[in-house]
Amino acid sequence: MAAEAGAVAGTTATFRRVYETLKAELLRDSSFDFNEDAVQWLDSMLDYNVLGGKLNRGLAVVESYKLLKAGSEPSEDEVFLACILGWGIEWLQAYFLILDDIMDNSQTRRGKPCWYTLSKVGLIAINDGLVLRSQISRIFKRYFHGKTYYVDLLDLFNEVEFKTTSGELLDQITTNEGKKDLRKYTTDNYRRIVEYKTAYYSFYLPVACALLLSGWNLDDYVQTKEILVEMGVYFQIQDDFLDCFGDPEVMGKIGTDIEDFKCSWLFVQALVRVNERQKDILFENYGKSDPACIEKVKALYKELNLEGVFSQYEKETYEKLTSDIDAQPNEAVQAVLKSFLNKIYGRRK
Ligand code: DMA
Ligand code: MG
Ligand code: MG
Repeated sequence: MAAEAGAVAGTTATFRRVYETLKAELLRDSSFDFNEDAVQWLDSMLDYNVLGGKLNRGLAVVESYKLLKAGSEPSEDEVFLACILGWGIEWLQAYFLILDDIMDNSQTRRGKPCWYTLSKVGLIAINDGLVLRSQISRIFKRYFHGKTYYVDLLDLFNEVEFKTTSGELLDQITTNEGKKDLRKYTTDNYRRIVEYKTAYYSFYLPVACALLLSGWNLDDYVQTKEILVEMGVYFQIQDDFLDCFGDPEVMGKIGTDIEDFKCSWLFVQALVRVNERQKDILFENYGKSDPACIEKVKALYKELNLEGVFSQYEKETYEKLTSDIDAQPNEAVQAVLKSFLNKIYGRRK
């Protein structure tokens, strides 16, 4: 166990060093003549937005890649490339989060004020999001141009970005519809939103990166993808649960789903369980920023024992995913999937 913890710490340290390399290269990208102010802006924008998270998605590329190698130690160069792909996902995540926080009117992220709320930033944050996205292409061109999997890699990121932004679109417009009619928040709509906005980039993408780097064909891993998408849905359900019932200190963000009228898993579960009296309370108080209204919604969630419903869901999902993973033919892939599942099962942040 101590050796394992040491290995994880080692991977994290290597991973962080690669960030410094990438940042330094981007700041002196020869395709643009950045002045000193621009260099400073980019420097602090990157540190503020790309760092400070759990780095789960990025590190997962490196860990998955090592597991796929099944026993043979990857070379330093190979680990370096895995780290680059991992940072590609962290950059993507930073880009999504900056824009998501603007749209969701969130105030805190990773224990700090959201980037757009800083007085010097404001809506410049929109362009910063786009800058982050274009930097991914710069990084990949530098390190992967000419590799056999270069086109597949670009396709993969484009495809996942398409799915994620489509999911965000659904999330945003469903919220608008929900403001007019909360009955629009059905289990089907919920499932579609979270599958697209979260699961592909958070779960499928890290493993797909590791598979490509290992020289494997993504078309041969359709079932693996399905399992990862299911895990991603489970992860977002946890996110929705923690938005209301988690500890903001532990999570580094304060939930806004109730006041933001979100099509949250908790709301969807409440809607299928309420009686007429409870439904009136729910509809009257949902989507209001008045703390008394938020409290009434939370009290109703408690009355409906949504904490118990969540625990039961979590347990059943864990069992189902475990048996699906055990049915996977490739043992290295099984190990990758198990390591993902064990990281998120019962998480509080
Ligand atoms: C975030 O969904 C999705 C993306 C693609 C960033 P969310 O708004 O539910 O997440 P958070 O609670 O982290 O703002
Ligand atoms: Mg959000
Ligand atoms: Mg959102």
